[in-house]
Amino acid sequence: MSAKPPQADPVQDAPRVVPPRDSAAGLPAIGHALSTARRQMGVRRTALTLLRVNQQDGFDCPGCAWPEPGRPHTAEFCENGAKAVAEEATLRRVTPAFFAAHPVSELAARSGYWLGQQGRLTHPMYLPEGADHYEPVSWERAFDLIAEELTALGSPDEAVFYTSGRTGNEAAFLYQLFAREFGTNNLPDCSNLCHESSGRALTETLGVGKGSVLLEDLHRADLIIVAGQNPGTNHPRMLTALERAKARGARIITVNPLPEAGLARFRNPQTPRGLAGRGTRLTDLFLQIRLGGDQALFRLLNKLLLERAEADPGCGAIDAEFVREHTHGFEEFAAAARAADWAQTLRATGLERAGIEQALDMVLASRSVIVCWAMGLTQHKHAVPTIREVVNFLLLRGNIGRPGAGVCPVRGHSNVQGDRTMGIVERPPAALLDALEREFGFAPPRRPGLDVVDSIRALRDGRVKVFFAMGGNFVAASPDTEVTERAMRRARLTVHVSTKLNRSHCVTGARALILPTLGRTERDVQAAGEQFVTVEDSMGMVHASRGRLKPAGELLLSEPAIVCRLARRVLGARSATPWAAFEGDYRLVRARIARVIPGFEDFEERVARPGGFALPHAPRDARSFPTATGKANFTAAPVEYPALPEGRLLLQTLRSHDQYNTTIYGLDDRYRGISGGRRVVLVNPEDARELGFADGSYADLISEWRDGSERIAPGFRVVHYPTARGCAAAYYPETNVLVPLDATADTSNTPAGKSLVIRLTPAAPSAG
Ligand SMILES: Nc1nc2c(c(=O)[nH]1)N[C@H]1C(S)=C(S)[C@@H](COP(=O)(O)OP(=O)(O)OC[C@H]3O[C@@H](n4cnc5c(=O)[nH]c(N)nc54)[C@H](O)[C@@H]3O)O[C@H]1N2
Ligand SMILES: Nc1nc2c(c(=O)[nH]1)N[C@H]1C(S)=C(S)[C@@H](COP(=O)(O)OP(=O)(O)OC[C@H]3O[C@@H](n4cnc5c(=O)[nH]c(N)nc54)[C@H](O)[C@@H]3O)O[C@H]1N2
Ligand SMILES: [Mo]
Repeated sequence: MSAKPPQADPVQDAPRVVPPRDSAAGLPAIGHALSTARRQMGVRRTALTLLRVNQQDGFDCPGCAWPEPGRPHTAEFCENGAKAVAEEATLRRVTPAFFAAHPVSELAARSGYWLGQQGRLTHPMYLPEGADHYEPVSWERAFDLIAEELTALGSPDEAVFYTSGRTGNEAAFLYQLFAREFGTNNLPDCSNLCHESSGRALTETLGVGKGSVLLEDLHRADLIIVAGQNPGTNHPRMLTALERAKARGARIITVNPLPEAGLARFRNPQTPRGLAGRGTRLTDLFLQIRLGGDQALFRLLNKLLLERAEADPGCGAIDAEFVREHTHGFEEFAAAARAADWAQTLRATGLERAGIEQALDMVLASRSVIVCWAMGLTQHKHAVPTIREVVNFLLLRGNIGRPGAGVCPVRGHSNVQGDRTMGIVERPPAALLDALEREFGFAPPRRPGLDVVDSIRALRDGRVKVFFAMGGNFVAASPDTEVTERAMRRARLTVHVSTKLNRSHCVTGARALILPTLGRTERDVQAAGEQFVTVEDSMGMVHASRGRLKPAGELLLSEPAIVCRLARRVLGARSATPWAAFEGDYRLVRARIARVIPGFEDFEERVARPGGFALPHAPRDARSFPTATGKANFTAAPVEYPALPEGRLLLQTLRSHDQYNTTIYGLDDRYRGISGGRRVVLVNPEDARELGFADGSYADLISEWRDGSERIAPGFRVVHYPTARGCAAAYYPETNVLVPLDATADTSNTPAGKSLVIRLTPAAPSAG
């Protein structure tokens, strides 16, 4: 079996289009997963690896953060999980010979797809100032170089330490400890680009910035509302949970501008009916909402619930006892909700009155309701008040802290939630710093640090000179590509701890380092023997992950080892922390986590149990709300929704079925009927006709920002697609050039890449 990467690039982007599917998974999903896996790993390794995903003695799937159903359990098959594993367990290698053959100037002209397809990084590599080739470097010299740049800084705040959410708990805990002993809270992470809006809204209203449901709750809910999420592609195993809920009589409302195939019908590849039959219909009511209309929708539903309760206090439209006992701010909220009006809501949402009334009836008929959401709610200017309105909606009927009910922000990266729990946060709570100070005997910095967007501003303005990334692909994932790339090039030193080659290795500071690391699938042997790491899923379950494959190269170090060696070299005698011992035995790290992070008491013992353990969640466990008021807070923000000027469209930037964030697996988006190319823009046929764009014509996308600036992404094939009126969609990261750095969500500062005002201009096809 060939493990050769494709040679051609730029890949000719020639999208072909057929009508979108109306169901997800089934037999084709297995076929697609296996053929990707075989291309990357060969037959034997494919079998060995895929059997180990999410097993009790195996590794945690590096795909999404959806929880595993009770373990031990046979592998729950998931096409995109298999692709994520294959991407990491590939037999292709990027060696020093590769870098000798390909100068950085050439790599910078390659597509992200091509870069990722070259294989696993095997050697620490160094790009000296003024050079055009990375050269191999010893680990020792690499740490010397970093120490040299870090010690030369005028202040520790001139360095930033980014994290992407695949990093396990042990490495994350060590990394934040190192950054703080070094003297900064500059710990931006991919959460800043992702669920930060959820964290903000939930902390303010419920006191805990995480979801309040467990998998069992989904199984027993009466009504599940899935708003702004595409689980068929991004959390495929969630479809199994939705199917189970339906089998027990639950109903599902989908709120989305796009009719996503996975939510329409699911053909479970685990069951004969799913493989051969038509599968299960999931969505009972589809509300095809306009981009950014969700706050208005939930506000109106809240008004209608209040009206029902007022007309007939005994009818149970609201849970008056819960509201009285457990909440704060009801009167102010109720006044704002009563002011909601139909005309404004229909304008904001683009929905029909009948659909909203039907949704209301379904809510009234349901005792236990869960709302699930992802990037469709978090990446808007008014994302935080939108999610707070969802909380208002759940609080009204007491849908927090009882079985089958609650908030379910569905997380992205497999350990993004755990990294936050471990203290990767640029605005740390005082309690965390106090605990670190007590445990490690140093004075942690108390100044707030920089998030992602503020890090880019600081790099742009020369206030940050060293950029260090624990995973991820910062320049491609961040907004305003040109601004971000210029900012990165101003750094003195950029360092990436990575498994695979990506764009961030090609757009560097004056000097750059690539530090190759072990992936989830690989065996991690240290002084005390074979190690495992731990992760936390989207529902606050913590469990072990143990890789079994031989590492991709002999020189790879684990993430914890890299942090420990870096800390020893940079901090030297300044630090009393036993870094060398931590590197040799992760149990010692877990013992410290147990003493510093609440909920991790007896960590080592509890994580050894099958399935791990659930972290405490006061609102879920005891209807106790650790907020400023000591109650769950109703809030009352003005209703906002994006304005749509004449002749313009609202663009959302989203994922295809064949990518993992900036990692492109292939050029197809099967469920949406697109293949062979990624430069497509999905536009409602009536809008397209009004704007004069036939299906198959080409357009440049031009985003318009409030300061009068414009940004252009050239050469997109126009696809007539059944999206909501006035709305368009195109893939990220290609469209990140269109997202202004200043276009962020209020208070969470998350780039608002789901409602950009754009216009189309006629264009020729581009080569990609
Ligand atoms: N295979 C795969 N899995 C992944 C990822 C991946 O790239 N590939 N990424 C991971 C990560 S980090 C994350 S954060 C998650 C992302 O998971 P998702 O949030 O599902 O990802 P997106 O593709 O951004 O999809 C956004 C969805 O919200 C809808 N939407 C957009 N705007 C609005 C709106 O204003 N209102 C409503 N109601 N809906 C809207 C879109 O039509 C789309 O269905 O997935 C994780 N899992
Ligand atoms: N326009 C627009 N922009 C977006 C989004 C959007 O919807 N629209 N979504 C945002 C979201 S939700 C997110 S989470 C971010 C994602 O931002 P990031 O997390 O920064 O990006 P990824 O593409 O997931 O990172 C992929 C790289 O991680 C490295 N990697 C993979 N596994 C490992 C590992 O185990 N260890 C280490 N050290 N490295 C590893 C590989 O080198 C790979 O190239 O993008 C955001 N950007
Ligand atoms: Mo994410």
